[in-house]
Amino acid sequence: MKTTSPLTLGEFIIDKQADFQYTSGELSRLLSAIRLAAKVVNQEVNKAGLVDIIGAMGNQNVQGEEQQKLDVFANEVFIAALNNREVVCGIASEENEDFISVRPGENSQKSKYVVLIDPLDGSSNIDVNVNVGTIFSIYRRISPDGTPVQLEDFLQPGNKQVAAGYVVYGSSTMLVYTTGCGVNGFTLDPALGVFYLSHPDIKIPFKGKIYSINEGNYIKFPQGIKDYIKYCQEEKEDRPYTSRYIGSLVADFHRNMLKGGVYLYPSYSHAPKGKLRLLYECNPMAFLAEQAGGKASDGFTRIMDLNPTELHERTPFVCGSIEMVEKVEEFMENARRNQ
Ligand code: P6P
Repeated sequence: MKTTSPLTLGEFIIDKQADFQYTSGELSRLLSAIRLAAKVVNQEVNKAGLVDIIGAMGNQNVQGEEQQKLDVFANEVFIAALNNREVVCGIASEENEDFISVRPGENSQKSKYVVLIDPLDGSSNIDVNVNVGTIFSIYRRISPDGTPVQLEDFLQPGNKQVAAGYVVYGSSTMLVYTTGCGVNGFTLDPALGVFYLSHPDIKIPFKGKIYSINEGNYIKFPQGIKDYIKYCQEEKEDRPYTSRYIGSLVADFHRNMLKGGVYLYPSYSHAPKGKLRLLYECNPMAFLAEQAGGKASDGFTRIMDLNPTELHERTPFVCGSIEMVEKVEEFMENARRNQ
């Protein structure tokens, strides 16, 4: 019986290159750089419990959060992989206050892409062996090719994204991405160091049973969110809901993508814009969700239509199955009307 081995990520990237008009192969090389970095980070995440890489370095990142060694390591790996391949002209990272202009004056400045990245999301879970992830977002620069990259190249609305994806480092490590032609998932064979196409054309179910939110913040939530949570908890035939919250966006999002569900990180009294970052967490996840037939908003407005003004700005985030996101929006609108 003839068995064909599943497509590798490298083969898939090349095959799909044809989806892009006038492509120079630059995006393919960019995605390959991310693929390489993901493998290197996976190695360290998977042995984090074995070597003394756990624990804070005593530094704090721009978010004022305790910087875990793996955070720093992952950031350096992705930046190096993108730098060395001369595939981007600029990089913005959760771990860096300002954007990085990649080797100004050299070939990189001719590259037409910029990348925004959360190198290790959910890093507070590293010490307890819960899934963590990398999230990335890719845009075409808007400043003239060959000139130093500008802040405006990064402050673009999510609807201008060229590609987006995440890596979830867990029981198995997966890379899931879109270039605007659907969403595909690849599982790493650690023995061979190869990502194989394992989840072709992912579609998020129109409705689901899982809502993911940190209910510890319940009393601080806006009324519309409180009303939605109570709606889910009512003992009624049409309320099959259950709560699942891992505390790692990539892990919660990935489960909801495959099974259906809604992830919510709303604004609350201590965080009027919520906690998640628009540019390198919410926009890429929104692009993936929409490409998989889901939806993403801030409770009122489509995430990918928000116009960013700052590199590290936050936004309230509701993302997942269309029917569930729209139910949240309904409660938010009703609460706004009744204010
Ligand atoms: P909380 C991790 O720090 C993160 O950015 C997301 O990955 C995760 O969903 C969220 O924050 C958890 O935040 O406030 O519920 O602990």
